[in-house]
This record gives sequence, structure tokens and C-alpha cells, in this order.
Amino acid sequence: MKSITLARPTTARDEPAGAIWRDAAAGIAGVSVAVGLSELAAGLVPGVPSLVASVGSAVIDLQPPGAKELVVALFGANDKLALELFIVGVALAAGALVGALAGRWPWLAAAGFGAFGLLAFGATLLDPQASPALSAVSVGASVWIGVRVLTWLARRGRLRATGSMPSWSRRSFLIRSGGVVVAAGVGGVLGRSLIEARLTSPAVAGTTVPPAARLASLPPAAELNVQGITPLVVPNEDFYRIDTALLLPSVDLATWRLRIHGMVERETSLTFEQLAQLPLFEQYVTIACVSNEVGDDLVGNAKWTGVSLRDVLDMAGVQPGATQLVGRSVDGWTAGMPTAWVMDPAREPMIALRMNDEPLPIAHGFPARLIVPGLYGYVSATKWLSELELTTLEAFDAFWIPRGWAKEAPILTQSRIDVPRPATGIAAGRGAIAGVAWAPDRGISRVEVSVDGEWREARLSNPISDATWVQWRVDWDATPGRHTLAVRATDGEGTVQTDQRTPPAPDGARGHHTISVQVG
Ligand SMILES: Nc1nc2c(c(=O)[nH]1)N[C@H]1C(S)=C(S)[C@@H](COP(=O)(O)O)O[C@H]1N2
Ligand SMILES: [Mo]
Repeated sequence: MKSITLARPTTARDEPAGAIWRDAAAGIAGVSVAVGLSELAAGLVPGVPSLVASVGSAVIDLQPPGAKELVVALFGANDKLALELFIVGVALAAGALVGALAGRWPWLAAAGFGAFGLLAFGATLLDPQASPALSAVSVGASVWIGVRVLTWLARRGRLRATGSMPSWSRRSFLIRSGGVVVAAGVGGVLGRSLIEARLTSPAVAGTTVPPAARLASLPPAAELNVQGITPLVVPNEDFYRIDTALLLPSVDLATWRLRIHGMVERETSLTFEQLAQLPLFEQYVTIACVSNEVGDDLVGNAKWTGVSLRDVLDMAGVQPGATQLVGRSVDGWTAGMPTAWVMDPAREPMIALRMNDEPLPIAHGFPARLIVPGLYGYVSATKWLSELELTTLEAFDAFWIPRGWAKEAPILTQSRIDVPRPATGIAAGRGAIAGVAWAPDRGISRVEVSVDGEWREARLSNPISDATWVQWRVDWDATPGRHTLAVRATDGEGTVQTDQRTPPAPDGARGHHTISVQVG
């Protein structure tokens, strides 16, 4: 007679405990497969949304008003990665919980995954670029496969208790569930890289924009020659990037339209070609992010080529009572600015189609974005522009306003020390203190540098215009020891930059950039 030898006798004591960990692991594996496959599908089939990105965008959109720390953090790139990893982590933890509970109440597997599927589907509905049908298919398939994987692993993991089939040892269970998680992870990462490759390999290169009728050129001595200073014109690949888009919106030029509507005489819609055929002009404009801390680099200067925003608004005819202009992007983000700011003939707000003589990079708003001299990005610089809506200031609050940021936000006067680098050691002797200063579009009239409390006048680069930053420099004889350097700028209206520090929220950081250097 053949006897079946169990690896280890089962006892009532250790089996349930072993089973619950296996059930939890099965839940984690189920979620991994659901998430990995949905990312892979999103990478392979254009139009299928990334569920992780959709949920992430929903988190950004639905963040509680006044959650200022979160609000500030969510502007930048590292925060986006952290948010997506956090979402995957929460999903895996929820999967573990559902798996563990489903060991007791098997219906919970389908119910739990179903509930998460509904949440993910709801998130895709908030994304104007996602097709609800494809989202539903992707969510449905992910939920189904996730539940299947969970029940398969959980059943095989617990069979020892029932003895009805050869069971997996602890080791083979771990290998199988671990293998499933790793395969799902590889699929997910592959899917994500396919999405990103698609989003950055542009149809952009094919766009043709006629040459501008009015060119911008740099004045003589526009740039100072200092090693390590920020370039006067920041190359596109080094230009700061801030937006709420977890995945870059990809625009099909054939179907893209710019719609001008709301309080206008005649609603107007323009194709990219029609837009590009309007008179084009170039200008240098420095744009800045309100969430920039004193001394940080969420600010940049570029040459923009585009059409006059006022020309386009005139085509639609702005009604007299329309006090607010709202720029809306293809992904539903909005910025609102006073119509009066845009209409002021002293500045030239534009719909930019090119950046530093290249088609607008996707990360910076392809195919068209707003550039409005003097206003922080969140109240003006709409990327991936799709609509201009005329309304009143009272009637509408744009994206960041209910989230704790000021309704009207002109760029504050700021200055930054680039050289020497903060907290570095330098050699004693003659050297430069240098950096940039900006106050668009009031211009910069003066920059002073304090060495250990004593203010000296800095030499300025020849300004391109009031809408751009300047470079500045002071020469000093660095004596051995520790020194404190600070900088302050005076704007074109004669107002000196305040030394009273404020945080970025709600309307921009104030205070002098102050650094400490060790000489000798
Ligand atoms: N569609 C869209 N446009 C946007 C944003 C956004 O989140 N979505 N962020 C704005 C903010 S806060 C800033 S500071 C500027 C940054 O422009 P850049 O990324 O080209 O430097 O874009 C603005 N335009
Ligand atoms: Mo910003």
C-alpha cells in the first residue's frame, strides 16, 4: 500500500495562521496582476487609460481645500512619482486585506475588487481624455483577472487543510505567488514605458509654423560672462516643468481645436492651421511658479513665438462685462486671469506655438499654450490649451483657487544667488557673486548684494525687456572664514524686494535669498 506522506502534519493550531498569510499574499498577487495588466493594456492600446494615473489625477483634483502642504508638493515631478507609488502601495495593502478576509468570506474577493474597480472607473470619468467605453473594458478585465488570480492562489494555498488535492508547500506557494507579482510588475513597468514613449515621441516634429513677422533679438550685453550663472535663455530641456498631469496629454493636431466661448459676441473655433496663419511674433518672457521657494529654480526665461492673444479674442469679440479670461486645457485644468490684465496694451499676452525656436515641447504645452507676462503660471500659463472662456471674476474659480491659492497673482519681485553655490567652499581671493533677478513685467532697476550685512551695488546685464529677468554680478575679495551673502532686487517701479519671509502659499514666497559660504 502506498502512503501519502505530508511534508508536515497539519495541526489545528498552525494552519489557520499559515492560511491567512497565504490569503493575504494571494490578494497582493491579485492586485498586482490587475494593476500590471491594466498598465500594459494602456501601453499597448492607445485610448486605454492608465488606471494608476487616473486615480492619481483624481486624488490631485479632489484634494481637500486648504491642504496646503499637499497642494505645494503636488506641483513637481518627484511628487508625481511618489503619488503614483503611494497609490500602488495602497492598492496592494487593500489587496492583502481583501485576500485575508476572503479566506473567511469568499464573496469578499469579488466584492472588494469590484469596489476598487468602480473607484478606478469613477476616476477615469474625471479625465476628459479617457474614453469611458475603453476604461470600462480595462477596469472590468482587470477586476476579473485579479479575482481569478486571488482565488487560484488562495485555493491552492489552503488545499492542505482540505486534503482534496496535492497541496503546494510553503516554498512553492511563495515561488508561485512571488512569480506572479514579479511578472505583473514587469508588465506594469513595460506598459508604463510604452505609454511614456508614445507621449514623448512627438507628432510635434511634423508641425509647421510659418516664420514670425516680428522677431525678437537680444540687446547687446544681454548676457554676463560668469561661470556657473543661470543662462539668460534657458534651453527647453533644462526648463522647469510644473503641472498636474501625471501623464502628458497627447494632442492629435487633426482634431485639436481652440474654442473661444462664454461672454463673447460670436463663439469661435480655430484649427491649429488657422491659428498658425494669424500674424506671428516672438518675445522673450520669464515665467515663474508660485510654489517656488526663495532661492529655488521654478522660474525660467525663454523665447516664445506665437499669436497675439488679443487678436484671437477680438475674433470672438469680448463682451464688456467679461472680467475674467479662463484658459482651459485638453485635460480639464484651468487658469483664470483678469481680462483687464490681458487687455492692457503695455503687455503682449500670447498663444505660444514655439519655444526657443522649436515646436512647443509636449511637456511645455504642445500644441499651444498661454504666455501672459507678469502673472504666475497657475493663473495664466495654460499648457495644452483647448478653450478660452470669457466669464466674470465672481462666476468662476480656476483649478488652484479653491485649493488655497490667491485668485489674482502677479509675479513677486525675486532674486537668486547662483554663484557661489549655496553651502559650498570657495577659495580666498577675487571672485564673483552672481545670479538672476526678476519682476515680470515691471522690470528690474537695481540689484544689491550684502556681504555679512554690508550692501553693495551689483552690475546688471542689459535687460531684454521688462517681461524678462536680468543677470547680475558683484566682484568681491573673498577673505578666509565664513560669510553670509544675501541679495535683493528693486523692480522697475522702484519698489525694493521685501526681506519679510513668507511661504509660497497663497500668493508667492517673499524674502531675500541668503546663503552661507566657507572661504579659504
Ligand atoms: N494644462 C496645464 N497648464 C499648466 C499647469 C497645469 O497644471 N496644467 N500648471 C501651470 C503652472 S502652475 C506653471 S508654474 C506653468 C509651468 O510651465 P512650464 O511647465 O512650461 O514651466 O504651467 C502652468 N500651466
Ligand atoms: Mo506653478
